[in-house]
Amino acid sequence: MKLTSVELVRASLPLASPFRTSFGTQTVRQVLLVHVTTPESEGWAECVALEDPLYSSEYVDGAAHVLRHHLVPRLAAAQGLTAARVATVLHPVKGHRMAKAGLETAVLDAELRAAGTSFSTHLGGVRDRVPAGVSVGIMDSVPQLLDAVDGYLAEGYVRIKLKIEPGWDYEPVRAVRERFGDILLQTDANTAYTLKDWKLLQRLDAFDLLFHEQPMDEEDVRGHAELAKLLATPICLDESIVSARAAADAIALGACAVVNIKPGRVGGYLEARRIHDVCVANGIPVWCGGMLETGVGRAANAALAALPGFTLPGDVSASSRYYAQDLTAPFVLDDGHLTVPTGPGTGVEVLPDVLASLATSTERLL
Ligand code: SMG
Ligand code: MG
Repeated sequence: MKLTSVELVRASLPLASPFRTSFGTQTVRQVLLVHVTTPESEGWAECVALEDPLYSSEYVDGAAHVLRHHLVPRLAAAQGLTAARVATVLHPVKGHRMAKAGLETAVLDAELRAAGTSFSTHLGGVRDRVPAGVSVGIMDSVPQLLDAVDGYLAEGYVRIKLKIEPGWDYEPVRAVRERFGDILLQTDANTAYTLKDWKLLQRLDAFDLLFHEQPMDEEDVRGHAELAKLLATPICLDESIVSARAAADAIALGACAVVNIKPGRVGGYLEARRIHDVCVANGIPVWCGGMLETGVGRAANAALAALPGFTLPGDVSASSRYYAQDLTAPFVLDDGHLTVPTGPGTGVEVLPDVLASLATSTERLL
């Protein structure tokens, strides 16, 4: 395959409602799209880096910079390019997995569109629809949280994830469990606790949670193994799992019983599939995380979530949970599920008029 152009398109999408986590509040998503063309087809992908380096070290301006100065030039110079070779070509550049994932996914989309194959088929999907969970942010009050959860359950979401932090944990979790009974419920702390907080987290064992997601620092894998011994509630890792190797190590250490797979965090869908395979081989359930993606990223995530080891509902929610106007035809909830696209590549099209109205810049790199 030969790349004939690579473009970065930036767009600014207001979120349907503010989304507060332990590291800050998102009100607008600064989207970075990677658009490639080849003589046969074109490909689109969404780089999931957030505006600020607060979820992980990557951020959207940094991702654009490394794509412009390091990643795209290497790919442009490569001979005999295929999507499967992208990671090898980019390997000399350390880190920057979200930026690498954006580029690899755009190339994979172009390749699959040319071949007439869907992401789901290519990755090994076994389902035509995937169960949708929803991630619920930190709120100003418990009544406000209960209203939000009530609304999501009424829409049909099959699992609720509550963002927690010290001071917003026991009471909100207790209130949601008491009010809504036997729902699938889990937490996500985005690294807001330390091992010293173990007693506080142990109190949450009373609420029969599916797991706690990433309670402690990204690099504190051994700490998570210690915490796991102290809690009845399983630990799921998100930020710590940056590769299949990291997943294998965390599992061997006993640091997690569940893994959140986000393709952006791990360098792309091909590495995401390897993590899935490592987890399946170790009997570890996985689920697909989310980074407030538009339909561009959501389509590929839905395909990944169709793999057999994805036995827990993902943060793969309907477009309306995020945006009044998505960049693609909206993903809608059908009986608590999203339909996995079946068309070539991601199976969705960027709506040109919508993108034109929301785009803030377009930069041609090749
Ligand atoms: O896409 O539904 C979504 C967001 C899910 O909570 C979510 N993502 O740590 O898992 C996580 C966070 C990271 C992004 S928060 C802005
Ligand atoms: Mg998380």
